[in-house]
Amino acid sequence: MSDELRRAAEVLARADEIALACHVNPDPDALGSMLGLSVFLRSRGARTVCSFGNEPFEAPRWAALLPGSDALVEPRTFPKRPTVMVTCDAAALDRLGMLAANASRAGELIWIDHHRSNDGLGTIPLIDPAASSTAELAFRLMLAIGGEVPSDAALCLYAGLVTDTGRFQFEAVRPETLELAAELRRYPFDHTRLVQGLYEDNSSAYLRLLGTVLHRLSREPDADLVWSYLTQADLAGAGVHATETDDAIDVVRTAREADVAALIKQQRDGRFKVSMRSRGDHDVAAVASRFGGGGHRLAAGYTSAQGLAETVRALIEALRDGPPA
Ligand SMILES: [Mn+2]
Repeated sequence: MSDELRRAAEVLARADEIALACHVNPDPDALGSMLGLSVFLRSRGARTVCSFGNEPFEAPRWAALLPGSDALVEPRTFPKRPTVMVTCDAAALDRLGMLAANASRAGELIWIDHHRSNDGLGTIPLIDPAASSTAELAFRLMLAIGGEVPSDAALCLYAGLVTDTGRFQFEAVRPETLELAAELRRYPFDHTRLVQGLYEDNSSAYLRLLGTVLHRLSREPDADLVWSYLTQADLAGAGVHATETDDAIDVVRTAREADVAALIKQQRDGRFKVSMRSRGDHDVAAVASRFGGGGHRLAAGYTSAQGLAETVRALIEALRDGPPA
């Protein structure tokens, strides 16, 4: 057990009140790790609050699948100076959005993350880039604290594990990852319903919008890239919320003609967010960091300061110039 893990376990084992946060626009790993830890800590008698720094504060649709969401509070009612605070899956302080200030004022700040670009935050950094998911680290922490893990907590962690490993297909999947999956499957939650809710819950309006994304697919053979885009006007016209399009990149990436897939989505503020996936020949985290973003070697992203055409041109250039991983 690492020294950080032991210290984090000691702090959480004796804390009466714990404030937990995860990154803005949470994915199931962020929300699942946070709610799973909250359920576990409450089962030991602690009081917890959970939040993420989005305004307006809207939980994604699939969040209803995760137990423990009664701990969720709006970021503005989150403790201003928490004695003990835990963050889940945030690669940088600004990923906490409006809760970054609360984290800066926390007495003890346990920072749980697995992003390679994270070089150590918090008073107790629990950061392991080799971990498949933050859920994996959260489970390690529960084992270090000891006691029974409630089934509801296991479900939350399983949601994070399944999604952050791409249903166990990404390169970060190690024997230990599958052992953890086996361990979590011993609990009596309905994993089929959970995964249906995570992966097979599209609206017809979204599927038609996905048709637009696929229709626009472009190939840039020089840059080993396929890409497409979505604007705010596309979303408004289709009546689709931006969070519904989170998995569209997973369809674009199946194009066999290129190593790198990118989906460029216009944000509410008009800027373009670039999500990239690599099949293995390119380090897209290195590409993203050239534009102020980050992520993992095979999955990374950034927000462009330029318009769509310039964003695409700069991306093509970066991929052409950059040495393959
Ligand atoms: Mn994660």
